[in-house]
Amino acid sequence: MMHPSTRKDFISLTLTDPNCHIYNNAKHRKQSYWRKWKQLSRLQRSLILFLLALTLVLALLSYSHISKPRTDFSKKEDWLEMNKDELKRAFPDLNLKPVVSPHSVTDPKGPNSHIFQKLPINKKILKRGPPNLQKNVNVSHTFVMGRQEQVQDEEENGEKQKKLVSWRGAMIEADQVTEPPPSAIEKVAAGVPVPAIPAATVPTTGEFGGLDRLEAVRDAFRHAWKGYKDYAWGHDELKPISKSFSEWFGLGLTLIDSLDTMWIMGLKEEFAEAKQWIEQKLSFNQNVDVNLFETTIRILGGLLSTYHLTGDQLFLNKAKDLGSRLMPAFKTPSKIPFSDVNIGKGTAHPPRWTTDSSMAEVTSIQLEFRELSRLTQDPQYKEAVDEVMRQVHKLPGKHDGLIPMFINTNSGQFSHRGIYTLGARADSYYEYLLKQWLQGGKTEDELLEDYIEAIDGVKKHLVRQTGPRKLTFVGELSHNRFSPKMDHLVCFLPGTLALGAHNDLPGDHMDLASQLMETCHHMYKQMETGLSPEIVHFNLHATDNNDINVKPADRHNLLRPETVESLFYMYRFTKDPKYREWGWEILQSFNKYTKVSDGGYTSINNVRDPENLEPRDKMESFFLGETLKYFYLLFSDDMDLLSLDKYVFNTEAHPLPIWPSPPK
Ligand code: DMJ
Repeated sequence: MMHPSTRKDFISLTLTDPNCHIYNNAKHRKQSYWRKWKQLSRLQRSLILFLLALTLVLALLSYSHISKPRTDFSKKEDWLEMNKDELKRAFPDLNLKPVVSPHSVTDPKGPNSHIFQKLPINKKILKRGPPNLQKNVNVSHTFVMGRQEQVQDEEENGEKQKKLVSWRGAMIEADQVTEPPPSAIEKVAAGVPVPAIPAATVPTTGEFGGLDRLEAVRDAFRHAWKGYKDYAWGHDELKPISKSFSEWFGLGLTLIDSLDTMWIMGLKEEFAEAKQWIEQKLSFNQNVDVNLFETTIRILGGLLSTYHLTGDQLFLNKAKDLGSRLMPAFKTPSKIPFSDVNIGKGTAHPPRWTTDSSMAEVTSIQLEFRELSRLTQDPQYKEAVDEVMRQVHKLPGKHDGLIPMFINTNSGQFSHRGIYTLGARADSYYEYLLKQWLQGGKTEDELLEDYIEAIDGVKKHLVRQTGPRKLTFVGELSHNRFSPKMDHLVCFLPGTLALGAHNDLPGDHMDLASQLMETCHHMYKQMETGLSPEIVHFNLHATDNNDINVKPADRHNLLRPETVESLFYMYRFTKDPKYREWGWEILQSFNKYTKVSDGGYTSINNVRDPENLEPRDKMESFFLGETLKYFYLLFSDDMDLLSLDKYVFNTEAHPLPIWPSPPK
């Protein structure tokens, strides 16, 4: 039992002169502290002083870190914010507090500060242009509202919405670093109306202005290129509405992603100008963090394929330089690469909130690194990426060949198991199993085994049919519960299945390919604009007429290629003209709803309302690198143009040769 007299403060008070003022008591205390300090040994005193100094230095350091303007506003932080719901699903235990600190959002000096200006919610802007674009349009949330307002707006709508959902497209939205001319945001903030997409310049039905379809694709490319050249030359991406640009890595992403498309289309002048920029301006010796996967598929892949098409050593030299700068990513305890590399400093790191990498990212860089080794006779690239595949092949935790979405770079084990998808974060793992096997001359049996097993797993766990029209689709499995959700990204699968069937894999792969192709076509056809949304939910019940439902947050279209890609494969292998017709309809819809009159094409936020498209003011590099290339190949009668028996296309549509002799 505690006795009051043992309390120190009680004792000290009773021993004090009752007439004495409380300050005197404090003075006594100070004196006694001083006495105690003097009684300490010199060593003890030095130790205490050292600890105090250390604390002070640490406090100062952390203060300056917090208050420093964020010059590297992390894409991944923004990605986390944007994909909060998806992440919650993937990591049920994760505490998803906003990572973006108020400092970084509001700091007026930060390079991205314009993105986060506080603007009124649901701000309306009077748009000009053709009838479908003349309405008062809700300005795209992506470039008008700051993050906090966005959340508020979405909650007001009573919808649990994703933040721009998309994985490899939209995540980069908030990282835009726009320089003059003024962006849409700046104009909106200044009260200047931002023009909507001005009139589309092509007919919407029937013949394409008397031109044949190949010429129509070339026209589309020239138009996209014009916008890039006029307003974004040498930068990563065009912002066609605000006639400006955005940077992701600062490496001329669109220009490099487009090189082989121009070569294939015979656009010589455009190609020559781009080559000159690469010769004179492109340097990888930059202190910049790049995403290993995106840089590999878009830039390394683009340089390697252009080298093959042209035979020009410039492109191989650049590819070598970049490849060697990406290698630090593989220096992890498990040899499973980190997601990010600083190509100037030679350092690599995972995202800030985790030591995981996504499965698609670590298993879809192999075609490019293996080819780099073959061309340079330097085995280090191939060894690094083959090691990843070896580990994944042996790894416990697959579900009948289906893989979880993440892998830990320390332990080399799958993490956050329980969700199986053919969409974001897993998609190109399946694609590259087959394509590596083809690239290596069909000699690497483990790759084929994993591919066949995975497709069996897809059929067993993920394939279903809709109630109304019996459309076949690939859903997702989340902790043993089936979800009828399908990303547009999954529309790569019909093409990959057809490629496998063409190479003597089971015939029912081709049946599934045809059925899924039909479904991907419906994802366009059933929308009011004729353009697919980013994500759909299929209806399993026969009672309803609708096969496809689209949530408000999933209505965007980023000019993605996957359906056109699959149409190209399906046409090459079957020659069924319906695939060309379907592709032609899609091209016309792109021209009608996403073409910007002064140059470029823009992603849109709303494929369900032709009167209210909500342009996102962004042309993704893959629109030129992939989408337009696959349109061109779909409409070309020259079956030897990049024969599928001689080339494998990487996941960014850059063709790489099938090796003449098996790997050693
Ligand atoms: C491209 O970068 C690649 O096709 C990737 O595999 C998926 N995402 C985009 C296109 O949608």
